[in-house]
Amino acid sequence: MNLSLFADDDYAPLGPAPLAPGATASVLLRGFALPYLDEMLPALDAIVLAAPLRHMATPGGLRMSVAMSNCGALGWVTDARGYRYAGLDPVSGQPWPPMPPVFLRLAQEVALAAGYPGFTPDACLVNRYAPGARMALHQDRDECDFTAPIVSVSLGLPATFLFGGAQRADKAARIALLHGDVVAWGGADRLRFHGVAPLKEGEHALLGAQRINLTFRKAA
Ligand code: MD6
Ligand code: FE
Repeated sequence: MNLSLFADDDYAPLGPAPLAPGATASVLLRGFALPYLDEMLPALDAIVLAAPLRHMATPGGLRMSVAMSNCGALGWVTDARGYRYAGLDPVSGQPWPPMPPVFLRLAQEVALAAGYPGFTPDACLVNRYAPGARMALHQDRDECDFTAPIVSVSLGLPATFLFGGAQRADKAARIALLHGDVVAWGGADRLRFHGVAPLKEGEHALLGAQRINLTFRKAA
């Protein structure tokens, strides 16, 4: 008889937990961002004031349902010319707002806790999902250095994160991401397909009828 309280692989106590079975280089940190939010939310307001959220177009000409902005030295953009990182906001012609120190601190604390010391993100993509918005399965492969992890912070309404495998057709795990949850992945999982299911209607006490996702990357 097995008397261990912790024998079940699916049991997720406090602290880092694998994002999905077999995804050993991916970590879910429930609520890790919560202590940072008093400082982060005003900084986020200032970012989207300077670089407003906008619906970009895919290279194929489709309007994305997720509205996006960036902060940091580089920002992720998409248009008819393709997906890439750019130092200037194409809407304003100005540099993206700098990455607030509290954003950098959170990303680095997460990376350390997830087993990726020395993470120095130069880009933070801000994604806003209104109810119905979704992100199709994709790989993050516009960065120069796949040895650096990606750190992803979820705020506001809950979402169902889809975490697949190395092939688009691989079955994806479904993980609920709640306000303050953080995901980090890299290493062998860095190029896994992933996405977000259509956001359900709802009202979040702090953020209203939306989900905000921040992803920190080392783009250059
Ligand atoms: C999102 N996230 O959660 C979309 N990519 O809104 C991503 O596409 C993503 O969360 C790479 C690493 C973490 C992510
Ligand atoms: Fe992604």
